[in-house]
Amino acid sequence: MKRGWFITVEGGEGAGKTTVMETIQAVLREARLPVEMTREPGGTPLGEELRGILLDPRWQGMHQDTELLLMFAARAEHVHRRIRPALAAGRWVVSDRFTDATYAYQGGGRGVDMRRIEALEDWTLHGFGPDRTLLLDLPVETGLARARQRGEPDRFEQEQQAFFERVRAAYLERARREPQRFVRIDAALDLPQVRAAVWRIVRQWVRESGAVS
Ligand code: Z5A
Repeated sequence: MKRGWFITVEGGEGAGKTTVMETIQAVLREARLPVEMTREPGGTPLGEELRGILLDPRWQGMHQDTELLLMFAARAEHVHRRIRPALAAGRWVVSDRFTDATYAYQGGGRGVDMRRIEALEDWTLHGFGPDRTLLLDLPVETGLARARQRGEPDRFEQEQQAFFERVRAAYLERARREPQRFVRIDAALDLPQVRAAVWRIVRQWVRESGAVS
């Protein structure tokens, strides 16, 4: 059986990941490909419990090592229990965030040494990673203004603008280093334009995968 593709969606606050996830799912369904939508942190019953802890503003003072280890604990569960079995069964898996978010938020945002993140990535994922990644990129102020229109901020949303500027810079640096995997989308454009760009890109990936002609 042909292995499915693993696609991830990344970006800062208010980038519009929710809309983009819906569009990707629609393209894959139109191509009659079996697809699982998931997210990080989370994606499994245990991972969702860890997500609750990670986003809870009560743990504002959580040590950055604790945060990093919890992210990878949730990810290990996600990859081994859900993502790899689904791909092996021929399904496509689309995740709202994955390891690039750890490099951006814990590495860029918090300033954790990137080599420590690489060591954990090697240890838990053994070289496993996304086939393709959409990076929704937009100026931090624009994203924060959108995000503020929602309800109570979670533990990450309470950070200052400088934190999110470092997150954005880390994402862009990763995209620059892996141009064959990343596609950057201008997420400051209006929603129909973003949707159209995503539609075009994902259709191209489906063709490239050989899943449909
Ligand atoms: N995190 C981490 O630190 N390390 C890790 O390894 C991982 C995660 C995996 C939870 O993630 C937090 O975990 C996250 C990083 C951290 N930090 N935060 N915050 P999350 O993905 O669940 O949280 P989020 O980034 O806040 O995602 P979100 O709430 O789902 O935001 P979004 O999907 O990017 O945005 P949206 O809800 O689709 O859109 C926001 C609003 O803007 C909404 O009203 C839209 O209608 C509007 N919008 C969206 N696009 C547009 C356009 N193009 N024009 C106009 N208006 C728009």
